Amino acid sequence: MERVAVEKKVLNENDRVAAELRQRFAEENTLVFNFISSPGSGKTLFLERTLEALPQDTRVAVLTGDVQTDNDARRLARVGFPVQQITTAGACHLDARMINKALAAWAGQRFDLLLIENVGNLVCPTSYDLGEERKIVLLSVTEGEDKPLKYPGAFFKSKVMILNKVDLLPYVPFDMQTARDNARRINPNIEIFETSCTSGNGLPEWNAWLRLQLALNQKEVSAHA
Ligand SMILES: Nc1nc2c(ncn2[C@@H]2O[C@H](COP(=O)(O)OP(=O)(O)O)[C@@H](O)[C@H]2O)c(=O)[nH]1
Ligand SMILES: [Mg+2]
Repeated sequence: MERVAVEKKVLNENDRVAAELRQRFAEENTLVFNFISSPGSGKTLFLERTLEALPQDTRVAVLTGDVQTDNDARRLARVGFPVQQITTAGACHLDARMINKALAAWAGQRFDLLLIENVGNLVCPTSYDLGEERKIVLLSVTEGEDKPLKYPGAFFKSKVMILNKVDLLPYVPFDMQTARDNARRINPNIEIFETSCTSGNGLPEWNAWLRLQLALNQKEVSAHA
């Protein structure tokens, strides 16, 4: 089979498993976010800060993907919620099967929120549906404001963009308005948060938004009950 045909088959199979996951997340009322960015934009630290701000009784779990090492899982586990590392052994993205397999280790547990840190990369993770409710793309101010134009897929498919490391703005030539405009050229409805995981700027707004999404997700269930 030629390469394109093989790729198509793999993606079809991924979509099938992702659809099963989405169905299961809907039945179990689990809100699922899939975080995508280049390596080093701050996904893990952003998730650490997010977990720290959640009420201790929130049923939240985290899956974190990397090509190698369980460093991120160890960082995230310190906050005290269940965390699993998915090591892809070379693959540049997580796929739906990997999520399914990891979730089997938590069989019988139900979560209100599942946060997935994808492998650091703005290209491959974009093509693989994980059954998430939304993709969230992080862009840090050290990466350049043109990245939405260079990697449109990641920004087109994400409903939220986190502009991270705003504490570094005094030291890097990065124009926030241009970055916002570029993201909105690709995806006019993208919601944007500006954050610093070191100073904490912008995190209260993000945390409030997240709590609202969780409350809305609970409400949907009671409306259907
Ligand atoms: N100055 C600054 N550094 C940050 C911020 N967020 C993350 N970092 C640092 O950026 C580096 C990469 O962060 P990490 O969370 O590992 O990124 P990941 O590869 O996307 O998971 C680490 O040294 C973090 O401490 C931020 O908002 N401001
Ligand atoms: Mg990480």
